[in-house]
Amino acid sequence: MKTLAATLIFVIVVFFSQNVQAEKPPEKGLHDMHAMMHEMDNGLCEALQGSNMQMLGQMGMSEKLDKDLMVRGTKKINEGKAMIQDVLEGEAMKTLYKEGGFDKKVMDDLHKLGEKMLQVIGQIEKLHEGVHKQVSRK
Ligand SMILES: [Cu+2]
Repeated sequence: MKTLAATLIFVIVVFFSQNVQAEKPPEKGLHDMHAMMHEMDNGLCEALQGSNMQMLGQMGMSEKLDKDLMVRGTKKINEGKAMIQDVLEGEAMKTLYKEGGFDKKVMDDLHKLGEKMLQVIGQIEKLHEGVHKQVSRK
């Protein structure tokens, strides 16, 4: 009887652990967060490139090129910022929360990192506030 009970319990445990694995592989959450972090990195790089372009344009060395640099630079900053915001609040994130299967500490760190990235972008936007006036003036 004991052997039968032990066998039954073993079978149930194996059955359920396989079921859990079939529903969501443990690597899925980590993979998704890794992909999100990659996108956030790209967003920050794009925004910083845009900031460089704005700065170059603000030097006022070449009228036509200056305006293009400032307009495109502003566009890149906005796109980079939107990319990070979309990762933090977008569909993929909502889906991951629904699916579960991710490390909460890593997720919290990912959000903290994203907020810091947005703060950096906020700073570079402040740094080049004058760009909008310069672009509309020319
Ligand atoms: Cu999240």
